[in-house]
Amino acid sequence: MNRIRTAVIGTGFMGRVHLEALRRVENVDVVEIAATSIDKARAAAEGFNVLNATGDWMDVIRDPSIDAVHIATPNAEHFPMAKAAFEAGKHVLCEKPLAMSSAEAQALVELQAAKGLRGAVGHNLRYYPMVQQMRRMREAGSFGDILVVQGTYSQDWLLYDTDWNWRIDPKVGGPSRAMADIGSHFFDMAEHVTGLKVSSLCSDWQTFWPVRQLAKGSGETFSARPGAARSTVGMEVVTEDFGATLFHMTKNGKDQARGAMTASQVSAGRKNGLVLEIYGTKGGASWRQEQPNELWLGHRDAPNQVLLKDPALMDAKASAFADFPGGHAEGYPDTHKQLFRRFYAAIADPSLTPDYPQMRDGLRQMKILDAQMASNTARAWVEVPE
Ligand code: NAI
Ligand code: SOE
Repeated sequence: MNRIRTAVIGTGFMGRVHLEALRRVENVDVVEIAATSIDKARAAAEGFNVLNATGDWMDVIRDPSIDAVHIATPNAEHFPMAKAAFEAGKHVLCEKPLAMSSAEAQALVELQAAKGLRGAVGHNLRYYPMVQQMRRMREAGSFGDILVVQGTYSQDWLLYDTDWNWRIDPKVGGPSRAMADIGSHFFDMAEHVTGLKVSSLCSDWQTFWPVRQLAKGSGETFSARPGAARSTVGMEVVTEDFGATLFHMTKNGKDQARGAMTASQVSAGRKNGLVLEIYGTKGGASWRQEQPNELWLGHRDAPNQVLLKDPALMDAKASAFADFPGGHAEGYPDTHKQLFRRFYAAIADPSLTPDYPQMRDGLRQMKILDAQMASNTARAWVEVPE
């Protein structure tokens, strides 16, 4: 087997998740880690037994022996890093949101196509086994024609005005926060599972804390500790804490379903409360990230059911996403492994049709996000382009 040489840029929450998941992919060697300082990069490289470390991500780009790059840095860095990697002939796996704007995302889609390289975006959450089960049951017609799509992605880690993270700063995180950061996972999953496209929407956003207290020190994702005393400085906030979106969905351009979703980073008690519910003419299904190994099935004329993840009992195509027998839970880290495995299989075999969220899926989310921003500003319904 030809082994693929890859590098990871960023050693925060996601950098470490990528490094762990990459160890579970058979045909890949991580050969370099890039961080903001050589000391940080060396510490991660020692921990993950990676030979090379650098404090300058351009070292990765300049190394012709590196085939692929994982970009696990804050959003503003995605575009320059992905662009440089494609230009240097490297395959790219970039975290979501793909870029800071649709124009940047479009440029990446075009560059990838021109270079004939593989490109993936980190919408890993669609690869929970029971999300795939819902998708395959929908394809088999178990729910009939989908009428209603609803759900949320709710968190509480930015509830207090003393909570801070780079996602709050539009120069680093982009013009949207809750919707770009977590609402994008909901819409990616909703389109992937239903096979429908969001065609128009009406969105209403709220910034509950127009000023937040920035702690002098760390602001790493999910790093706040209750009650920790911190010295702070007041910072103006323009990105949204909460958004609610009504939407229409089409099938092959024909109007079909209605939907409603919320994205919140201020919902006390909800940690990563992603919920997707679909209801059709024959039945419904509901899945929750916080209980990912269960899929609720709703019936009008029979008792409802809860399916437990068990590859032996699942749809055959969905069970390809479940690597452990029934009773052994699979969770968040496994979704990354499933995505990476498919990405590297496609790099190893250029004849394979990509079977993972691609750059164009990242662009799709940017277009849905643009429409939501425009709708919230205009206080009106907005069309979402294809
Ligand atoms: P984080 O703040 O925990 O880590 C970001 C890391 O990037 C930090 O260690 C920082 O020092 C490093 N970094 C910044 N600029 C850099 C540069 N020029 N060179 C090298 N390293 C640099 O942030 P987190 O949560 O890891 O998020 C990173 C990205 O991953 C974001 O785009 C986020 O949206 C995405 N994400 C995706 C998730 C998923 O489930 N798909 C989950 C969490 C984050
Ligand atoms: C923070 O809101 C975050 O880490 C997001 O950036 C991820 O995409 C989500 O999966 C978990 O929460």
